Amino acid sequence: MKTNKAYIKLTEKFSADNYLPLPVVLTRGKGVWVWDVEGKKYLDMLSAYSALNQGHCHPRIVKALNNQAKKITLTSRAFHNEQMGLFLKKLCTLTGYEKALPMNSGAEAVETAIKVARKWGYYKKRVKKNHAEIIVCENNFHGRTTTIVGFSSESQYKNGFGPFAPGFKMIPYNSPQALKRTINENTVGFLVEPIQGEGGVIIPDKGYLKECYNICKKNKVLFIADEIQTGLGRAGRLFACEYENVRPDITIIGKALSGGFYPVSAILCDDHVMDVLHPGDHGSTFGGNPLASTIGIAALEVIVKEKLAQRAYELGNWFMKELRKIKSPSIKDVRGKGLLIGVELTKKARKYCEQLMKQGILVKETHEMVVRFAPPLVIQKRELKWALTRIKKVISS
Ligand code: IF1
Repeated sequence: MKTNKAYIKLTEKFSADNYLPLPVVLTRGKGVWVWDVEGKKYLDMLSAYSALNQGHCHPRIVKALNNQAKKITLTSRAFHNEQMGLFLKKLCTLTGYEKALPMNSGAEAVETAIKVARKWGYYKKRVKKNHAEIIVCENNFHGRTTTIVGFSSESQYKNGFGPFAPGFKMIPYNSPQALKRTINENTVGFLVEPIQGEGGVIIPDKGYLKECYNICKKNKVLFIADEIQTGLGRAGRLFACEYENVRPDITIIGKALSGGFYPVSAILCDDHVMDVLHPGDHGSTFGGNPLASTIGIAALEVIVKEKLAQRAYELGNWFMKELRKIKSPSIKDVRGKGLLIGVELTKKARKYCEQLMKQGILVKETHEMVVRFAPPLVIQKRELKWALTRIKKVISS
């Protein structure tokens, strides 16, 4: 069994039919490059939706993982482990928050933020029991749990999965007025992506986040930023909210927090928010385990030492400028921040992704008409140039 086809056939026999991957079976990755089972090499321009900001198999993280895996991997939170404190200290020092709560998947961290915001609402804002409301945005993507898909505006994410949890109100993205109108005495939080990733790399107007933050402050509402995709360097800053000098009451991170090794997520906030949680209120078997913690420490070290945010900023600006130079009737828009870039096409993007794959570039469409370019942040300019030649060829053909 050696061909991509054979592995795909095997997988399809036993796997649920909940994805439609490009027909390539990857077996190895190093930095920005990956290889399929037939030995063909590709440039990874998806980076597992930003989980691989540090690139595939970063040696520093491999080393941390190997060392820790030999020592102890899991203690559960019933006991302390020596790595978690070190990890959380590193995380808080780097981000300027007083507290961090580690979880695993991004969706779990979003759920954690929802729980903390609600409890904060009942205990600190004195919202009437079971009346807490969280405001979310149209076109959002925050994960796949039943609570989270319940406040999605995408029918496919919800259809067949109800009934859903109450307590969420939806407003248009990019409208501070709508936020102002919708806030009432029961509102405990406003949950927002600084850039909507899955939504098609949608960048709100300048000042939007700041204005929403100020509205939240005025009304005693927690401003909760989902930086799972945009954070940790991807958008050209450590957090995308930094572009507007917004420091959210709760910041949610995941993906690149482990550099793609392992699901590691967290919420960040100050003590006056986190202190609503008491022993037994929340938890997770794997959250904060020593293996995850050492991986997290190494992943953060790489982000800082290799100046990934700055690289994303500079290379992203350059790459976007080059993409805008491509003259083609198929391109409707090129937008992005840092190395989170969307190219909106006039035709369905899937065919382009398939063509790019043939040229040795792996990308994935989002929202049918948008190709998202989000390579590992360790990418070199010459590698982006290599990609540009092929992108030009595919888009012009
Ligand atoms: C899939 C999308 C991206 C996220 C934001 C929370 C989560 C995500 C802003 C949940 C996750 C992932 C999920 C993954 C594909 C990917 C994705 F296309 F589906 F929407 F990135 F754009 N908040 N996004 O982007 O984190 O629980 O998955 O760790 O296939 O569902 P998770």
